[in-house]
Amino acid sequence: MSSQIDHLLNESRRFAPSAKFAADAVASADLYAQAGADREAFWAEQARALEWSTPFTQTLDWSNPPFAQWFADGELNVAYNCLDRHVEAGLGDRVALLWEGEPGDSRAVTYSELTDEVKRVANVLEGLGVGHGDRVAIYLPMIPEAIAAMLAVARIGAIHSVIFGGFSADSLRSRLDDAGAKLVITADGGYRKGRVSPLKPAVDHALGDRGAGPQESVEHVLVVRRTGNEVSWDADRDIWWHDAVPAASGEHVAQPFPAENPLFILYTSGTTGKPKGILHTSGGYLTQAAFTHKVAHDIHPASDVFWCTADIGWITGHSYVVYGPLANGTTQVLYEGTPDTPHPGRWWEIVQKYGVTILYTAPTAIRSFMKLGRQIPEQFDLSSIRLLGSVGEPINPEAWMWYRHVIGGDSTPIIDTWWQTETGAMMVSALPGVTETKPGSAQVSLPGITIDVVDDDGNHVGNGNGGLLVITEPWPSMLRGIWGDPDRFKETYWEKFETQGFYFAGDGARLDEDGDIWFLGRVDDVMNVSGHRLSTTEIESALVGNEAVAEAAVVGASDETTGQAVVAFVIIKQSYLDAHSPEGLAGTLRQWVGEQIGPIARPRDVYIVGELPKTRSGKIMRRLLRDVAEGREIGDTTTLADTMVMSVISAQVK
Ligand code: 6R9
Repeated sequence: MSSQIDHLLNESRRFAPSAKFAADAVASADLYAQAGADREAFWAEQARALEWSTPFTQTLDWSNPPFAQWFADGELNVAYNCLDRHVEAGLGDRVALLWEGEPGDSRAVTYSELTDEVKRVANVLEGLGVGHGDRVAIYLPMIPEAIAAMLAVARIGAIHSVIFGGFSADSLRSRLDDAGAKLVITADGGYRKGRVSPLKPAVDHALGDRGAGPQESVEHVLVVRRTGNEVSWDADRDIWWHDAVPAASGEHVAQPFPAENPLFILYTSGTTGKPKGILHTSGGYLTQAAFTHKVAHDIHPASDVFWCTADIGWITGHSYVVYGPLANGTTQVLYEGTPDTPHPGRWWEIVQKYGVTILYTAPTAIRSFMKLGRQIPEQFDLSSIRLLGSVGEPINPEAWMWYRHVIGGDSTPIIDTWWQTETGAMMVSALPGVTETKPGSAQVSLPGITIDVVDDDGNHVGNGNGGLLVITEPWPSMLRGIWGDPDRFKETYWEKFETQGFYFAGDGARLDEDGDIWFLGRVDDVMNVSGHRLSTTEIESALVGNEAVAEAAVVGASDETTGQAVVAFVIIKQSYLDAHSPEGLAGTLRQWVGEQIGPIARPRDVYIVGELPKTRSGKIMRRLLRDVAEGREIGDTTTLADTMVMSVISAQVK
């Protein structure tokens, strides 16, 4: 790190809002005061920024916790709020998407054009018999059609479930089955790292007969041609987007739906092997996505060029690529590919090309740019940037300072935003121009959000102490449940603090002397690799699904670049040990996990060991394995059934 940054770290650990930024900021301190005075009235006011076909008269119904209802007697159309209303307001020629493909092709899509496309897709969907409440899976690269597909599903009151394009056929299949999807929208492929990454073959594989018969709920597959690779075709089932969409009518009237109409299901890893289908609904979700996008990102829609680098397969892509920015009539960059293709300055070239003013990305990306060195971003003009955001995992102070210094030219505020798939939208973040910031702290809850840090019994820990993060009151964009599993919903989030009625987030946090929040990572068996949530159990099940593996334990070990990395300890069946080299087995298993779940789940290290550390009740002590994986001294081993086992394992991984 440069000595200049060292100096800043030592001299100044806090930044007051600059007067220049504050003068023109969207947010003001009044927001905290208003929310503090009457939280529900505050949210009702934010909801009224949307256009309602039937205005709501009730704000919150919390009579049946943990099942909240927000704005329940109101009706609106989510897609209308993101599209038609801007066109009707005379903003049809404003660019909605500045799209950049990885190979360098690009396209600007205006609000009028996107509205027209969404209307046509809505007609295609209805023509295929998809309607209110039906589930539509979306498995697409980062192309404008992906956004059009999501909005078209929303427009007809159906429910989308976006599945990250990096997930394997197996992961796709389990999600299609769980959601009971009727339609899949995919592409032949997308571009990643300079290559075609095929998608349609994974869909074909997921839908085919895999021993227990073909997948049953999916009736049609709508296919965007993106990469031109050859794909197999089922003429009764498959439809080309470019045949169906341009031929469909461009007239489509958006029907209003109740505020609590389901909008999407998004699968995320939990502490068990089976991913959870997090369910979000319409009015409350859109209210909080739009409000937080506007105030935390300080959106001036007529002049800003916003860029959230997240994939639409994650919640950040849902709330801050699709719903928040479009509800606010924002112009934004959408980039298909990877940050280092075809050269390591690609992102900064995009910032320069489009004059990006607000950049929202993940600490893992910042750390990998840090590793490459400041000489790369310094080749580009980044002076358009006026605000930086971070999301997905704790940002360490060094990365925070580098981000501000090298990317932000020492002048931009940084917002560190904490939230989850389950919370739907940001919950903790500074308000730029209003809140003082500190490198490494996510600061304070947003107006209208009530957060606390408590001990195991639910008591407030007080400043200077660590504990568990809880949300003490319902919020508009909260998850409404886990698809098809109300018991798991209650057990996972509400059982721990049932008496107090707190939502348990699964994150550890500390309050500093000023009462500001510092996140400490997950307190459960969920790992965070490059800002992606992965479950240890899910990867362990994939490993033991390989015929060579007798037992497996997976931990998230801290990693300089990715935050955490997947490290697996496996016991191999003797016959395989006899026939294969340990290096060969480790390589095979890394690849196997990649195929079973997706490349993001591929372990960084696979250690072949003779035994795993277990308690007398047979529980694997992952804490001890983490010590080994991080090269630390092994912690307390007294509860192990066999206290010798750790010294054997340590010797084996060296
Ligand atoms: C939005 C998103 C949620 C988990 C969450 C926490 C971690 C997210 C963070 C952060 C510290 C931040 N997390 N933002 N930790 N500081 N600013 O990432 O959703 O994929 O569901 O992950 O990510 O551990 O519980 P999701």
